[in-house]
Amino acid sequence: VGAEVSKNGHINDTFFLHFRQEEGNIRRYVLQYINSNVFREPERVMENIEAVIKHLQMKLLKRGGDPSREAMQIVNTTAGNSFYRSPSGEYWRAYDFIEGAQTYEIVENPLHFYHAGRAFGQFQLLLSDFPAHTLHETIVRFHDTRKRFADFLQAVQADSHGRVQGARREIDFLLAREQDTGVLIDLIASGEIPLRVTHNDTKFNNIMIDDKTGEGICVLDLDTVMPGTVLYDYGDAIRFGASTALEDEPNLDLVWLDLDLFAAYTRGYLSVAQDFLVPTEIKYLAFSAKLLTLETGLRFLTDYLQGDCYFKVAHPNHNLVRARTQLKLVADMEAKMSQMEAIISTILEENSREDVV
Ligand code: GN1
Ligand code: MG
Repeated sequence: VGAEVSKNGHINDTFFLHFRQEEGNIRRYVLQYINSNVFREPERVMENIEAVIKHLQMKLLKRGGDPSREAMQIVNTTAGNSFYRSPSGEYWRAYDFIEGAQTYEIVENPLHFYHAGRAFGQFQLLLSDFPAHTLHETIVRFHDTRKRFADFLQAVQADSHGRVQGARREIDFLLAREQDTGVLIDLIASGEIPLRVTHNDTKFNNIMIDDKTGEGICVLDLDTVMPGTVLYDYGDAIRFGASTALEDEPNLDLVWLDLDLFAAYTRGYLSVAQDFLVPTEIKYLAFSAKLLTLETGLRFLTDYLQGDCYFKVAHPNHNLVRARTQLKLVADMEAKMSQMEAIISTILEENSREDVV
């Protein structure tokens, strides 16, 4: 009986469909068009998602949770598939809409962000015994920041859209930070940071916040669930949620890292994750926030230089504007690095004192 287009997401197209049921109630569904330019093998994406959801539901049932609200539910096609491939090769999928909860584009209430931290921690915990080797790599080397840097250099050299000149300052800012790009990748390669099943796209708008309790009830957008490091999830969540402004705020004076929001998420996340993190993971938490912000800035700027083929844009400078907010945040995080470290230490100490009591 009705439909809306979602404004959320830079990759897939999302619609909310309203159906009137026999009893007269309105039932909502989420319909998504999968961007197969980004996800080259949608079948594999859906295989991952089906397996991940099944695992989550099994674990939630075991601990007495409500799998219909705390995990996504795929609506199968009449043929019994988790997705529909149209004759022209378009991929579509549908999920139940979770009622009584919503997503936010910006953190309006620090408690929501605390709960998001808990929810993403829980998500990692619930998937800690998922057979990681069975997951497909839906986007190859997704968070390999060194590779992202190499792609960026190529885009600068090619200058295919004549945009290098107008982005000189941003390019120089990134060139000066090449050293940072290999840090986590190298720690994973050397085995100092364990590979775990991670979400890899932990934007605050990828979590449903319960209208009544403010808790993060369900993690959305499972397209990039793959082996990775928990630092990708933590860093990306801070990058997006602890910023004072939207990702495409043109006025950079409004963009900085809010340390209270940083603390709120960190407190929520560590209340769940402190028990399973190894010391090297803890050591790089603050750095990961900066690195994931740098990486996203690299990606936005690369896409801008290449003519906006990847992220959806609303105007020609959109990716440049997005890149600028990320670089502003990186600079602010560099200035606040010791404060971020101090907040993390304080929270860790508080938690271990509570454990003793
Ligand atoms: C994309 O699809 P969406 O909007 O949740 C992107 C993320 C970026 C994010 C930046 C598959 O996420 O990696 O961090 O935009 N997803 C993919 O806002 O590339
Ligand atoms: Mg998303």
